[in-house]
Amino acid sequence: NAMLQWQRTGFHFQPEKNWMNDPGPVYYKGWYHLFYQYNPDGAIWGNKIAWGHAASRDLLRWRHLPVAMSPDQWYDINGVWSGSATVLPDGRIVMLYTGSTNASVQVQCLAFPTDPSDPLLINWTKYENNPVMYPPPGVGEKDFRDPTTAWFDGSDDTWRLVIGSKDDHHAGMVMTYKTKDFIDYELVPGLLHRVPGTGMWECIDLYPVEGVRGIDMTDAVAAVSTNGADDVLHVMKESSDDDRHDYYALGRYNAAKNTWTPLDVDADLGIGLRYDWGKFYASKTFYDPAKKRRVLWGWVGETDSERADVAKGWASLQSIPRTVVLDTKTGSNLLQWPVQEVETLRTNSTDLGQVTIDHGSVFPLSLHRATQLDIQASFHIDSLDLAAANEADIGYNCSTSGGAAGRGALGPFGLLVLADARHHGGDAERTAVYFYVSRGLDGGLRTHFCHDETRSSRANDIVKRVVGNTVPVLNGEDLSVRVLVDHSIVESFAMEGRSTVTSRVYPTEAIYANAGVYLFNNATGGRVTATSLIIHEMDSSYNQAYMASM
Ligand code: DQQ
Repeated sequence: NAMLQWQRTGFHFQPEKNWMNDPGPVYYKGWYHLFYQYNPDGAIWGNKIAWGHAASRDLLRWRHLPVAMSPDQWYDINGVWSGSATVLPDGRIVMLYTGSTNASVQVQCLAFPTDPSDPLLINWTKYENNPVMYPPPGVGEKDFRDPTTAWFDGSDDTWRLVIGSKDDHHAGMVMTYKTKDFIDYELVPGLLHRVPGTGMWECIDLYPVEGVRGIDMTDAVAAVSTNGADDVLHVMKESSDDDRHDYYALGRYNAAKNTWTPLDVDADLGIGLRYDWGKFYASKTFYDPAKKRRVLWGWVGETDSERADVAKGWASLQSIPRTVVLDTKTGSNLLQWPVQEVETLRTNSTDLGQVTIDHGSVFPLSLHRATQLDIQASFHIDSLDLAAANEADIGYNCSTSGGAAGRGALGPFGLLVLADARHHGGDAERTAVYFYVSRGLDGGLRTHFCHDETRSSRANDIVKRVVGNTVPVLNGEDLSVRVLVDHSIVESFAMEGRSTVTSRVYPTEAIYANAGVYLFNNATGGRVTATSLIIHEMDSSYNQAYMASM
């Protein structure tokens, strides 16, 4: 069926077929590896989850490799679940993962590459005396999973790693373990962090951020203990099983005291910032020593029906790999940005210059092909009109304020993508990517960045929402957004990546040559100028003669 076929992406990672969930990235001997939760038997999650595997030189063009580990031992027979790689100083790699045992107990297991000289890491050997960690006393046997990458702590010459859980008061929590050899582990007394009411914390990630350069966790811990420098911030991230969102917070990590303290207790982990306001879960970063950067991958699931997934034979994508740095301008959030390699896929670029969009108008953009795009847009609101944002907008909320159809003094305005190129009226298919400026209770302006999925498809077996949140905008900054469009995914990075929103969309008519892009301004008054607008058509990473280049 051509419509289902069209949903496969051109430059986002997906296996050739079947179900995928959580990513597990690592860099080894010149190759970026992506391990991922995989069901070899079909397009739905099941109790026989294995580790799928692919490798790439550039994070875009992938070589699909055999399943790395399957559930074939008593300690992982119900699933080889998520885990993390650690690269030791001598270059060896150790893998820790969660096994779901024959009694569905969650235990941590160890594995090694069978042939460490193989840069493709094709074969894996499970440690003969697995498992290496059981749920400690007081921790539920089904609440103990997803070990992080380990880091070395020179103060007592141990490797440390953390594992998420919840306690019997429904608080999310993080436990620290230490080990000298990855075989014997000791639970470090106390909890690294805990937030009441947030439920099970899956797929914890903990990593340092400083300026634009990435930094390895081991190096950061060493720097802090030699300089006593307490200026390296550590991001902690958890995936809340309760609401299926990835939350992060900036904080300070103290290895000696085994504490991580958020900078802002009101935006603590699980209640404050999210990596992405759309569909994005169970994400994980890795440190890329080749380009000295930290790269984030996130699992982008489907929002269509299981029936549709079975019909198309696959389910889920991975997000575009994103570079993560601290936003030094605000000091209070991260910046996420597509890795620079993505720009190598840009082909036809159209610079539309300045376009002014009057209130209540829609402006079609003429493109050859609008199913794979990288759009960069900046918008400026006439300063006189800023005075127009009035109290009526107080309490604006992307999810509940009427989406792209709800009109206010200073919004919504932005782009319609995967929009029916033949007409834009009434019920034509489109996904709105937009800003909305409102006034907060304190009188100051608030900028919201949202995706409206409610008109994205005529199909009715799909979850369609309006998603997004406020995004920081500093004095004098235009409102900017970069939007990646790739068949069934729209992935947006607002204000240089201060906020991101990812949507899965399933148009039935706005496909192939009927897919278009429009600018729109649905505000009740005033004008918005797109001060710059560049649209790149994107090559498919899969169509390129990759095998030949190895
Ligand atoms: N997925 C894995 C678990 C993890 C969850 C199982 C998060 O290890 O907690 O497929 O999506």
